[in-house]
Amino acid sequence: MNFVDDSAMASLALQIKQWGRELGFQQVGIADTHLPEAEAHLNDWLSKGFHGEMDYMQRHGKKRSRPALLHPGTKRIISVRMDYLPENTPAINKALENPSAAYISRYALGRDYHKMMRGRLQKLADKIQAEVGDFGYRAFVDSAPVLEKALAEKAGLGWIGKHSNLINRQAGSWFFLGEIFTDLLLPTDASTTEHCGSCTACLDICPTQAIVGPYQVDARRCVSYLTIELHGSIPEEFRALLGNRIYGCDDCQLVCPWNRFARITDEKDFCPRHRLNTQQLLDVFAWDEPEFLMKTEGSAIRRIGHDRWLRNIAVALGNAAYSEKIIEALRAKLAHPSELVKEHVQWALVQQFQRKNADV
Ligand code: B12
Ligand code: SF4
Repeated sequence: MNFVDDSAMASLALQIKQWGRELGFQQVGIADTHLPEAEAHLNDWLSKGFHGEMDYMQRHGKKRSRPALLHPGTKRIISVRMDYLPENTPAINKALENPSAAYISRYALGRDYHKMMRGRLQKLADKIQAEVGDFGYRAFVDSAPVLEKALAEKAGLGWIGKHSNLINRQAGSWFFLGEIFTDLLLPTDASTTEHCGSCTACLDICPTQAIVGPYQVDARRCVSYLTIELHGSIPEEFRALLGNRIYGCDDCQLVCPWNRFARITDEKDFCPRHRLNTQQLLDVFAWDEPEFLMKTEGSAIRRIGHDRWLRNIAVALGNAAYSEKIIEALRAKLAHPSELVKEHVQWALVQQFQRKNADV
C-alpha cells in the first residue's frame, strides 16, 4: 500500500484504533499538533505561579505546547485513554468518610500506570511499523513535556471539565492518558462538545478551593500536589483541610455527575494492592522504610519516599478523632531523624491535645 495516499491513511487510522482497543485502550483518537489556545492558557497558568514547585512545567519552553519542537517531524498525535477505576468502590468511599482510615486516591491503588501503558503503546507502534515499515514516532505517558489533556480533547476523547480533568460522555473521567507522536499524516478526529453546562459541583466540593475558576486549578492548593508533588512542609493553612487524604485526592471526580457512566477497569494491574483501599492510618504509619518500600513496589506511591509518606499520615492523624493510640504512635515518631516528619508529628500532637481538651 502507498502510505502517502489519503485512503490508505484513512484505513490505517481505522486499523490503529482497532489495534488500540485490542491492546486494552478504551479509546484511540488522532489530533493535529496545533494548540494555540491551550498554549495561551498554559502560559497564563504558569505566569500566575499555579505550578508551585513543579519546575518541570515551565522548564521546556514551548516544547510542551508545540509537539513538533519536542519530537521533530511530528505531524499527528495518536491519543489513547485507559480506564483505571477498580471494582470495590464502596470500600473506597467509606475510607473517605472514616477519619481513622487512610484515603489513597484511586489512580494509585494498583500498579504504576506509566510503564504499563508505555509498554502497550510500544506494542501499538510495533504493529504500525509492521504495516507501514519504518516511521517516525515516540510514545509518552506523562513522561515528557506534553499537554496530554489538550491533545486528547482535540483527538475527540472527551472535553476538559471545570475541574480540568478530561471527561468522556460514555466513561466519565477515571482514565489515564497516553500518546504516540508520529510523522504519519493520518486523518484527524473531530473534537467533542463540552458538557459541564452550569454544573459547579467540583468547584464547590474541593476541600481546599483549589479550582479557583472553571478550568483553572491552582496546583499549590490541590491536595494532590500537597501530598505528592510538594517536597517540603505542607502549609499549615491546608493541613486540617486534607482530612484523611494521604496520597492524592479524588473529590472533584467523585462528585462529577458524568462519573455515573464510569466503567470498571479490565486491568488486573489497577486492582488495589496490599489492601491499600482499606488500610487504617495507624497501620500504615507503623510501616518502617523497608516495609514501605516492599508494599509500594511497582506503585506510583513509592516515588514520594518514606519521609513524605509519614508526613502525610501525621497530618491525617492530627485530623483524626482524639485517641490515646494515636498520641502514642505520634510520640514514638518524635525522635524520627527527618525534621520534616518531626515537624508534622509535633503539629499532629498539638491537634490531638486540643481535641482532647475540647472534649473535656
Ligand atoms: C501537572 C499535573 C498535575 C498537577 C496540576 C493539575 C493541573 N490541572 O494542571 C496536580 C499535581 C495538581 C495534578 C493532580 C491530579 N492529576 Co495530574 N497531571 C499533571 C500533568 C503532568 C500536566 C497537566 C498540565 O498540563 N497542566 C497545565 C495546566 C495549564 O493545564 P490544565 O489545568 O489542564 O488547563 C487546561 C484547561 O483547563 C484550559 N484552561 C486553563 N486555564 C483556563 C482558563 C480559562 C478561562 C479557560 C476557558 C480554559 C483554561 O487550558 C489548559 C490547557 O489545555 C498531567 C500529565 C501531562 N503531561 O499532561 C497529569 C494528568 C493531568 N493528571 C492526571 C490525574 C489522574 C490527576 C489527579 C486526578 C490525581 C489524583 N487523584 O490525585 C489529580 C486531579 C487534580 C485536578 N483537578 O486537576 C491525569 C488526568 C487524566 C484525565 N482523565 O484527565 C493526567 C493527564 C496524567 C495521565 N497521563 O493520565 N496533576
Ligand atoms: S483533586 Fe481534590 S484538591 Fe485537587 S482540585 Fe480536585 S477536589 Fe480540589
